[in-house]
Amino acid sequence: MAKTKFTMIGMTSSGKSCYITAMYMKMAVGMDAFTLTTDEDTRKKLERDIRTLREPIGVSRFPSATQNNEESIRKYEFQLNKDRKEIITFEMMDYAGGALVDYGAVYDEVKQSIEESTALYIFIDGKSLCSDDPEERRENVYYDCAMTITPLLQEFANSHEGALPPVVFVITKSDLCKHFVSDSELTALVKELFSPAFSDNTISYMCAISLGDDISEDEYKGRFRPINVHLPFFLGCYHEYVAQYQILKADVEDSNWQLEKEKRQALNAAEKENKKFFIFKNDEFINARREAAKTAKKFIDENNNLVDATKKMATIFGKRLEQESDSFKCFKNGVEQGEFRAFEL
Ligand SMILES: Nc1nc2c(ncn2[C@@H]2O[C@H](COP(=O)(O)OP(=O)(O)O)[C@@H](O)[C@H]2O)c(=O)[nH]1
Ligand SMILES: [Mg+2]
Repeated sequence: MAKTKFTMIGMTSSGKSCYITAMYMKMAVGMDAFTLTTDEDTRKKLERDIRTLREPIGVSRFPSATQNNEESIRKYEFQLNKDRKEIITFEMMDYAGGALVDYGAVYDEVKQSIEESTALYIFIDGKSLCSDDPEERRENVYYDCAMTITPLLQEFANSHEGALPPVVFVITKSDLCKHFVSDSELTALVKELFSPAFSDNTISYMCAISLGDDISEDEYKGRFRPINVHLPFFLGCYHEYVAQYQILKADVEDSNWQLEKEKRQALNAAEKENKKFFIFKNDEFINARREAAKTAKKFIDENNNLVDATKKMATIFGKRLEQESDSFKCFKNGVEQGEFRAFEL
């Protein structure tokens, strides 16, 4: 199946590396019969990081900060499998958040990755929201994140006739910030500071995640128990399948139309030949035409199966997200939806 990209956009320390680790942890063993696999070296690294995250040893449990240099880009290639079959391969790039402000080579790579992405994840550092003063909360998100990221969104939209891929706002460290900010304040803040993602013809989401509700307790000796980390990923997969379905359906309609025509012509030719008086009849020709019709039919069936399989995947992800709709917010054209509803396909 096609390779796709999900891009995380986030400043230093916003929680990107921890997110990849926790998401892998949750998905590796399986969820709804989905499992996530990766190459052996990456798996070893992630497993090591997960073990360390589980240790109640204070802040040294977290993966060390990603250095900002050209070698610092780490491309994770994951395969999502269902029922023991690989269904989708996707790439997620981790990099030092500092790259977004120095406009160097890594910055160019991030921009390129954004170009090729099915979904964008904007990481908002929950720590920015940990202040008793609402004005300060707003300023923190503004300077720590929006000031750099919103222009990137706008630039992307400008070069794509106003279009943006679905954007998922990932609010990290919800264990910390939930004590400071309400749902409604957060929604208003994100809508104000990232307005391109809430304009006409956009779909966006907001999801608060955490490595554990009490992970920071007793100087970060609390339990590692990730919350909601699969949701941004499932949203990306859902949109990937919806997009694939829409493209495939259009392609298949064209191609099947042509194949149906070929099939009809082949059968007609065979039929016509078959009506001839037997001494003039060319059996080889008839068989060849009937074979051609069979082949066309086989291609039509294969096309239809592919469309059905893609639709089935979109439906599975859509249903799962509908069930968990309480745990994230969905916006269409900037308007908050009461709940997530999968598209009618
Ligand atoms: N309380 C809390 N702290 C977190 C959480 N996730 C990350 N952190 C902290 O944020 C720091 C930066 O996270 P990291 O994933 O390295 O950020 P990155 O620079 O965007 O990759 C970590 O070292 C942790 O101290 C979380 O869910 N809860
Ligand atoms: Mg990092």
